[in-house]
Amino acid sequence: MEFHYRTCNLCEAMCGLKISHENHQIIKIEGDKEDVFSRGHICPKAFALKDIYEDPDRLKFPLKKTSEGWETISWEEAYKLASEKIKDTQEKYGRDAVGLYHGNPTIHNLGTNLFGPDFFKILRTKNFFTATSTDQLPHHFASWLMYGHPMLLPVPDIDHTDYMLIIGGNPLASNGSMMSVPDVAHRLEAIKSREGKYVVLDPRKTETAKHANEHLFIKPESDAWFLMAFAKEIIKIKTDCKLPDYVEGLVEFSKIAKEFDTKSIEQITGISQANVTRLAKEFCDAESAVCYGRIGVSTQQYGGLCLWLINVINIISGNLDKKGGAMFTLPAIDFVGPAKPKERYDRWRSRVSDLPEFLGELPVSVMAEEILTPGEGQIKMMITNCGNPVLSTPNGAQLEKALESLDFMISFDIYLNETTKHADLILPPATGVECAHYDLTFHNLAVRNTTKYSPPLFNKAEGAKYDYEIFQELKNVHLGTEEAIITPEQKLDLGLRYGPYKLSINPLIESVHGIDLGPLKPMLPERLKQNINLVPELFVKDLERLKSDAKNLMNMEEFSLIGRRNLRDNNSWMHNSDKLLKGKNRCTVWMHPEDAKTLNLQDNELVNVRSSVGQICLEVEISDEIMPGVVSIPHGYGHNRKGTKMKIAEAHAGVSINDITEEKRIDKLTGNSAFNGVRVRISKN
Ligand SMILES: Nc1nc2c(c(=O)[nH]1)N[C@H]1C(S)=C(S)[C@@H](COP(=O)(O)OP(=O)(O)OC[C@H]3O[C@@H](n4cnc5c(=O)[nH]c(N)nc54)[C@H](O)[C@@H]3O)O[C@H]1N2
Ligand SMILES: Nc1nc2c(c(=O)[nH]1)N[C@H]1C(S)=C(S)[C@@H](COP(=O)(O)OP(=O)(O)OC[C@H]3O[C@@H](n4cnc5c(=O)[nH]c(N)nc54)[C@H](O)[C@@H]3O)O[C@H]1N2
Ligand code: SF4
Ligand SMILES: [Mo]
Repeated sequence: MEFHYRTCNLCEAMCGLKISHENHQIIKIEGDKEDVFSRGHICPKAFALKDIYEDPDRLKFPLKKTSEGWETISWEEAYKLASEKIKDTQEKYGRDAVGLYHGNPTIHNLGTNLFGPDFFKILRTKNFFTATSTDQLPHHFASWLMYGHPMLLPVPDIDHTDYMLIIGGNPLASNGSMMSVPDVAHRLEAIKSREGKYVVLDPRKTETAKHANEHLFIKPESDAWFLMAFAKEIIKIKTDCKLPDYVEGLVEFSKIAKEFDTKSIEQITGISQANVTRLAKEFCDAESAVCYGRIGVSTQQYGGLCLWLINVINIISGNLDKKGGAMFTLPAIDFVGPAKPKERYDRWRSRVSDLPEFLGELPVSVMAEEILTPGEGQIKMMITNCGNPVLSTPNGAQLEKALESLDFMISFDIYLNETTKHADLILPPATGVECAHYDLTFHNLAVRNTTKYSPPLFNKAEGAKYDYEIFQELKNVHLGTEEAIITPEQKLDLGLRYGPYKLSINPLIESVHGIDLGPLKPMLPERLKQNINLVPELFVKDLERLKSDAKNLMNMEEFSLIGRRNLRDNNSWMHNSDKLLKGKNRCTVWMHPEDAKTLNLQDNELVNVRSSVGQICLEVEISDEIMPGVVSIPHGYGHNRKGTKMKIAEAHAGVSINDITEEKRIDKLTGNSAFNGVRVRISKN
C-alpha cells in the first residue's frame, strides 16, 4: 500500500487528502490530518474522486458527431477540425461569431486555468461568457469600484472574529465560497467557544443557521434594504467614527444612509427595526466583527448593491483590514499585487439587449439571444469549456434550443451531458487524480495564507491528454506555430519566484502537506489600487432602482423561489457517482406547512411549479425550515434529456430549476443572473 497526499479540487475549501492506493487502485480516501490548512477535514464528495477516476462514462478521447452517432477520432484530426471551423466561422461572419462559455471547473483545474486563456484570447471574440455572471460577479464589481481591483476581495478572518454576520451563505453545505475555509463547522463553533457569536440571515433555516447563535428569516432579495438599515444604525452608534485617510466618502455615505427611508423595513425584509438596531449594536460592541454574504446576496436583482453595502459595513464599523474582521490575503502566487488599475466596465455592449461587459465578459443571460437573434455579429459557433450552461444558466430550455441552432459547437469536457450533447466535437482532458493541482484562485480567497502543490497520483489513460497539452497543441495548430509545450509546474515556478514569498516549485513538491504562510495580516493601504471609495457613483445611482422596486418586494402573492445546495451535490456534474446519489430523492421543492395547507398539499405529492418561462413537475417536501411564501429547489438536476451518457445521473434525473428561472431577470447594474426570488405559481399535478 502506498500513500499519496493531494488537495481536493472539487470545491473551494482546498482540503488535504490522504489517498491509500495499490496497483493503480484507490483503496481509501481520508482527510490529511497533517495538511497545514485543512487539518484533516474532508467531505463526502472527496470519495467521489475515485468514482470520477474509474467512471466508465468519462470521456478520454476526442469525439466527433456524425450522422451515425459519435465517432472517436485522433487528437490531430480533432485539432484540425476545431481550428478549421473557428477560422471558417470567423472569416465568414466576423470574430464575434464564435462565442465562448467557461464554467466553474475552469478555475479548479490547474492546466485549464493556466493555459486556457492563452488559447481563447487569440479568438478575440467579444461574445465571452462565464459562470461568474451566474455567481460572484457582484463581489468583483464592488471590489473593483471600491478598492481598484476585482480580485481585492476581503475574506472573513473567521479564526479570530468575535462576531460573524452571514447573509445568504450556507457554508455547512457549500464548504464556503469566496472564503476558502475547510472544516468550517469547527471554525464557526470556535467563535461560540470564545464567547463570540454568529448570526445567519436566510429565507431558510439552513444547516449553518441551525448551529448559529441566532437565525432570522429574511425575505428573498430584500437584503440591500436590511444592509442599508444596518449601516444607518452603525453610523448612529459610531458618531465619532474616524477612518484612515485612505478611506473617502464617509460624509457622503452618512448623508445617503440618513436620507434613505427604511420605515417599512419589517414589511420589506421580514426583520423588525428593533432587531436591526440590536444586531447593529452587537456588531459594533464586538471586539472584532465581520459581515459576509454569498450566493443569497449576489445572485439576485440587487447583488451589486448588497456587496457594496457589505463592504461599507465592514469599513465604517472599523473592521476592514483588522484581525477578526474582513481581511485581504497575500497568496504565494499573487496576480493582484503587480496589477495596474484599468477600465473594466462597459467597454462594449451586448448586441441584442445592449448590456455592458464587465471584466471582458457579457452576462450569460444574453448568451441564448445572441445565438438566436439573426443579424451582424450573431453567434454561429459556440465553444464551451468546463461548463454545463443548459443546467446552470437561467432559462436553460431556451439555451438548449439555441445550441441546437448553431453551425458548429466544440466542448472541452469530460462528460457527454446536457450541454456537450449539442456539440459537434468534444475534447476531453484528463482530470482529478490524474492531474497536478494548485489552487491559483482559492489561495487568494483563503482564511489563512498557505500554499500547496499536488502532483498527479496516477498516469492518465494511454493516448489521453492533459488540458495544458490540448490548449497548447491546439494553439500551435491554429496559428501554424511549433512552440514547445510547457508544463504547469514551469509556469507555477515562475509565479512562485516572482511572488511575495520568493518561493519556487521544489520546496512545494517536497512539502506534501503544504506550507503555512501564517494568518492573514493587515495590508492597507499598500495593497489597494486606489483610495477606498465608500460612494461609487454607480452604486449610489442604483439605489433609486432599489427604492422604486420596494412594492414588488412587499408583494408576496406568488411564491418566491430560491435555490438549495446539498453537501453531496456539486452543481450539475457530480451526479454520476452512486456514493453521492444514493438515499432519498433530493430534487424536491420545499414548502412551509402553512402554504402546503392553503394549497391542500401532502408531503411528497407531485406539484407543478410554473414561472413566466416554463414549468417543472417534482415532489413537494413540507418543512418549517423554509420561510412562508418562499419555496426552494436545488440546481444541477434535470438529467432527463435524451442523448447524454451518464448512466447513474440519468437514473436520478430530477428536474432542472433553470427550466423555470428567467434569463431576463438580472441585476441591472452588474448583469448577474437573479436566480433568487423568481415568482412562481404552484399547483397539484
Ligand atoms: N438556479 C441556480 N442556478 C445556478 C446556481 C444556483 O445557485 N441556482 N449556481 C450557479 C453557480 S454558483 C455556478 S458556479 C454555476 C456552475 O455552472 P457550470 O460551470 O456551467 O456548471 P457545472 O455543473 O459546474 O458544470 C461543470 C462542467 O465541467 C465539466 N468538467 C468537470 N471537470 C472537468 C475537467 O476537469 N475538465 C473539463 N474540461 N471539464 C470538466 C463537467 O462535466 C460539466 O460539464 O451554476 C450556476 N447556476
Ligand atoms: N455541496 C456543494 N458545495 C458547493 C456547491 C454545490 O453545488 N454543492 N457549489 C459551489 C459553488 S459553485 C458555489 S458558488 C458555492 C456557493 O456557496 P453558498 O453561497 O454558501 O451556497 P448556498 O448553499 O447556495 O447558500 C446560499 C444561501 O442563500 C440563501 N438565499 C437564497 N436567496 C436569498 C436571498 O435573497 N437573501 C438571503 N439573505 N439569502 C438567500 C439560500 O437559502 C442559501 O442558504 O458553493 C460551492 N460549494
Ligand atoms: S469540502 Fe470541498 S475540498 Fe473539501 S473534501 Fe469536500 S469537496 Fe473536497
Ligand atoms: Mo459558483
